[in-house]
Amino acid sequence: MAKTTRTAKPAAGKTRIKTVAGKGGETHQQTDSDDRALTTNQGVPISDNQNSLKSGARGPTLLEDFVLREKITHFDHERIPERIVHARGSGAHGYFRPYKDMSALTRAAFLRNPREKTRVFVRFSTVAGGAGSADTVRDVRGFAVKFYTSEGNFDLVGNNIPVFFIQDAMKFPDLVHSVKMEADRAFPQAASAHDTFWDFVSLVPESTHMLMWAMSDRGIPRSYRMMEGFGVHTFRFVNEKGNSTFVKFHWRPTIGSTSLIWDEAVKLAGADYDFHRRDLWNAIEAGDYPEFELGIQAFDEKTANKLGFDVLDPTKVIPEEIIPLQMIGKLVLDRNPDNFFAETEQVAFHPGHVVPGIDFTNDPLLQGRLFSYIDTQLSRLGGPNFHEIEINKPVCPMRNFQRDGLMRMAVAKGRVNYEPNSLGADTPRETPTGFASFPEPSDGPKLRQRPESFADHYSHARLFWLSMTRPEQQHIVSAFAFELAKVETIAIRRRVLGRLKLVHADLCNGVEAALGMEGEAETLQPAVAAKTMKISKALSLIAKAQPTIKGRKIGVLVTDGADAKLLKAVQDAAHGEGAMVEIVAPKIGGTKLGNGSTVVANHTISGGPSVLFDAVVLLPSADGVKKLVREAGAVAWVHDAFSHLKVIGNVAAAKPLMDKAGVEPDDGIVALEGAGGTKAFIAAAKQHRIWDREPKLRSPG
Ligand code: HDD
Repeated sequence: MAKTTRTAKPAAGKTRIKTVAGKGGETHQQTDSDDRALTTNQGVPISDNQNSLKSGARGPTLLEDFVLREKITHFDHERIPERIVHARGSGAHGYFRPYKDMSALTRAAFLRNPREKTRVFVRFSTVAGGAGSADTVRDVRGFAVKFYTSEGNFDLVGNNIPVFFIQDAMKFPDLVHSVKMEADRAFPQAASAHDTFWDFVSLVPESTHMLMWAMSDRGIPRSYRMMEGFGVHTFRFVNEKGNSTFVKFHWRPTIGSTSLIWDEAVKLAGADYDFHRRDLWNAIEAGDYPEFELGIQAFDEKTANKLGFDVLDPTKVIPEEIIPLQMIGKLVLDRNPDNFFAETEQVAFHPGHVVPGIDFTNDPLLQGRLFSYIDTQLSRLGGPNFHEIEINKPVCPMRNFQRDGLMRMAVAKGRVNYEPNSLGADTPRETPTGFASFPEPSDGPKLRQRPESFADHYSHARLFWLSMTRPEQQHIVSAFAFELAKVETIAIRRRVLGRLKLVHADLCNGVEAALGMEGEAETLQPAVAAKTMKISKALSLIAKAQPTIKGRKIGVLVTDGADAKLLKAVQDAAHGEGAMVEIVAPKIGGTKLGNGSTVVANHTISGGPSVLFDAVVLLPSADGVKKLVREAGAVAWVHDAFSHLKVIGNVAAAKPLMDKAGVEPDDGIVALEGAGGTKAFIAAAKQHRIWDREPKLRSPG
């Protein structure tokens, strides 16, 4: 590159001096190779990226400075409108592979060949909060998957909860307005615990079932890698012969589903705002790829008619005990995005993106969604050509006569931009094997009406309640009590209690007691009273939890003089089971272990509170513990681990710290020293939480 004369980066307050690139103490490093030259968007090489163009060193900036103007203008427009819901999200690339040929049920190409991988992009999200809100709030989580199939993109735009708050898309804007921060004051952010939300849902009884799920542990998942996903609506599979089968889609993480404890979720929102985003990113970077099995409940119309509820109603689940899940394939997330904005932010999902072999039903919520998603992309992504953005492009050929519009990238050739035509021999044509809607008969009066078969709002809520284990029921009671305690309007609290009474007396009594509002539930008349259904164990996370620590994180608290052999034993045992281990120490720079070796910490005690971990190990030396007992942060570290029901591996030297933190012996307090100590710790940690400890530490409320 030719020698250029430029203005050097000045030190603050110093006179700006002209100097030659590459010379002088204050010049900044500039590449001298052409292919790395910094350029404007027009490709013009930039010689100075530090100083705007001025009239005199201390003079005004000149309007002429096209380099400055281009840079600032682009910056000014860096943000696009955030999603009206699901604004906060994290994405990952991966692939999907079916277990077997599903052609008996569907002609979808990506479900036919078990040797063929289909690329996917997944975006997990919270619903209510803004793009910068905390990850661990109580909320529904979005679970949206884009399959780049050989026959076009298929988007399965689901949630981590299998039902929805409303039965008809007509109510969606009202629901979202009520849950978002209140219109006049702009708070609370990312929280349903406020008057407008509970006002709305208490007046809309169809929301009762979903409220049960949202107030359960499902509303505070431990990780995006450890939560289930659901397509929610009943969809159709359609095979080559044109036969239709109803399907419900389910995602199941292979490392099991587990949740946070509410107090942990609250503290995590301070300790690590990005807890779920970081967890997903780090797991993929570490090669610990999140995996989800795709399951379906497949059933015909005759079976649907015998269920006793309407499969078009998105507030109902089909218990797996009635129609079992069959696992049909696996999704593996093996690559983080290269650029958050280009991929995670610009990805545009749409339930209407289906491929031949997959079709809709008349679920009125789904039907409304089929309009909303494309429409929202028009304002979010600025025009009708968002399918040309790299992350949204199909991987199969895409040709049609749609033309022009804002941000058109493709250069369509020739004069023929219409069909039929006789002027373009090789222009696209309809194909008989293309997508054809299932010809479901439909002929009825035009009306605005909810079917009678949608009227039972309590049986499934009761089924959910009765299918929970004791700790899960306690958590639901606590969550309702927490949220209603934030509701200032007493009449709204009473109305919600009235709904809960229609679900189950125990639930209502529990929440009333926790609030200190015994007997205050409003008396409400259900359109259809709750029926007691057969309990579904599959609805409970705790009842079906598998003993594992795969994918979980263990925090080890060390001090100078800590037992190096024991540390290594814990690390080896944990890694052997697929868990991660992180070291927490008083100083980040290094801790000198008992054998003279140094271990570098991942966190200091204040920067790595025990809420970040699934299980903890206390490995101080006898000397080290003397300092820790005088540190409030260290005592809180241990106390939190105990009160969050974690398994605590420990050495005898840790006793003073545990005593000060109020740790009492139980199955989860495991001595590491002596034969089999590490093994016993891992076995205990596989339980994840010591549920028996909970009633001793907190009562609902
Ligand atoms: Fe929705 C985004 C899931 C009902 C309108 N929705 C959005 C996302 C997920 C869902 C996961 C985020 C996609 C992403 O990561 O970009 N939505 C659901 C589920 C529903 C549901 C499982 C019920 C079963 N949604 C629903 C209704 C409407 C919408 C009834 C409107 C009538 N949803 C939208 C939207 C969003 C959206 C406004 C915001 C951003 C976007 O679409 O791309 O159009």
